[in-house]
Amino acid sequence: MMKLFENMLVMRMAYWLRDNDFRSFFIAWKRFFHAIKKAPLRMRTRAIRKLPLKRPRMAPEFCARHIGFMERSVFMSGRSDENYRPDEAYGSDENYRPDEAYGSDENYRSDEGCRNDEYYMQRAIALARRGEGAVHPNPMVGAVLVKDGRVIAEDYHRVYGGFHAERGCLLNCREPAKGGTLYVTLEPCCHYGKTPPCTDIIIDSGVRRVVVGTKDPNPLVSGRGIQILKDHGIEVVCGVCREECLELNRIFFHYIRTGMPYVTLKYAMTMDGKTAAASGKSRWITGEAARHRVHEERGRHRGIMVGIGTALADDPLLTCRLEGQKSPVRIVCDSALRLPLSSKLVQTARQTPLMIATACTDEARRAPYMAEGCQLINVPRDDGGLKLDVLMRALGERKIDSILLEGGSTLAWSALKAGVVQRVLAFIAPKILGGCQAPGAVGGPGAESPDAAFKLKLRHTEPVGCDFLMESEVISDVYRDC
Ligand code: AOF
Ligand code: ZN
Repeated sequence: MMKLFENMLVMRMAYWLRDNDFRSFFIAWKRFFHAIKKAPLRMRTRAIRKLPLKRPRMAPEFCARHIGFMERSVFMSGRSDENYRPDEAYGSDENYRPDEAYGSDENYRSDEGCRNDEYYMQRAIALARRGEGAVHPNPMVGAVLVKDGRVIAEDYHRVYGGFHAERGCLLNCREPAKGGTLYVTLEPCCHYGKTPPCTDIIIDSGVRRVVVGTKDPNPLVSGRGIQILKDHGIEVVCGVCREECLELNRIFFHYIRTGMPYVTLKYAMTMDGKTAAASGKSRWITGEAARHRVHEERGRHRGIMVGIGTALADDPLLTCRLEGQKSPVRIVCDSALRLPLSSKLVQTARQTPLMIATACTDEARRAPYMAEGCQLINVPRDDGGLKLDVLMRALGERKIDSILLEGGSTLAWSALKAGVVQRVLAFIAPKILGGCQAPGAVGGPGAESPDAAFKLKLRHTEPVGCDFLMESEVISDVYRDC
């Protein structure tokens, strides 16, 4: 009997240790000694049975009803309900500890009185960011469940095709969610996609209030998720930390609304606006820190694009050279198909995908590129270049939701003119090159007068090593009504 008693205890303790939940572990020990001291063996066994397991707290039927098709296979493959842990299902974030998610502001955390809707939404935003790089082209979403002033569960969308944040959070719950408030950075979905509607699990869980960061512009949701929750008597508050939630998913919002990638135009220039000397030499305008930052940006984007002029002049590789970072798909705008077959881009097409956007339809000229593993995209001509809106749509169809446009100046102008640029990253070196013939960051015919200039909204400035970064948004209303 004593052996059984010990085994039960050890099993339960193991859960907390595995989760690094030392607090629960020590509380359990305290209760255990209390039980040992005071109770007869029969009672001691019962006392230990009552010790709560960290997770899951949801009834098995609840879990079974709300686990999607993909997750069900994991769930059914010999894994008992008791042993189910969302962390294991994905295995993607070993270091995930719910409490660390918002550990940056100690004073804020220690003051219970400050814990309002904004506080919990900020926590959900911090969680959502953990999905960066793993969930695209879907959104980064975080969810926090609060009951009686305590966070009782939280989760985030971890991997493309996996649990949505709300579902992960509710299945992760340590106690019944009934009567609680769910904070979620994006309106809960109400459609069957890779998982069933999140509105179903929320309604079933008995949550009393749902606080939403922004509406979901996905036409399959678009306000209906909120309406369904309201129709079931759940109080819904929308727009808490709205600006931050919009910023969090600016790529998703743009992509889902337009079907085109979110394009960031990036260039490095001197203080007099030159990207190379009159001789054409451009290595290097900015210092090492700025160049490292560019590689980080490459790692964050799904595509990196240059014009044929840059490809011919620099023979670049366009890969991300940071350890552990995946290189984006490389795209060259080459209307007349002039890219040399011997270029580094073509020669590495089998290791890092290369797409060539071209108006050339001559099969004999296209074939050698395809033989080297390049993908060719047919795009009609426009003013000597390519119709960039057509190209962007074609890239969107290939699930490329973000592009870093790295020049040159002709393509930069054409992209701005075509209205396909959303953000501009300008690295500015404290140098002056001078020279009337030295190229600038944006070429083309240019605007006729200052009034006709492209208007940007400054979002962020930052020194990067010995250089300076200015980040601006091209003014557009594309996702302002979320
Ligand atoms: C997510 N994660 O946490 C939430 C999403 O492709 P599916 O079936 O996973 O559905 C994706 C859509 O679900 C997405 O476009 C968005 O509208 C909605 N919410 N998506 O990937 C989440 N909450
Ligand atoms: Zn959902």
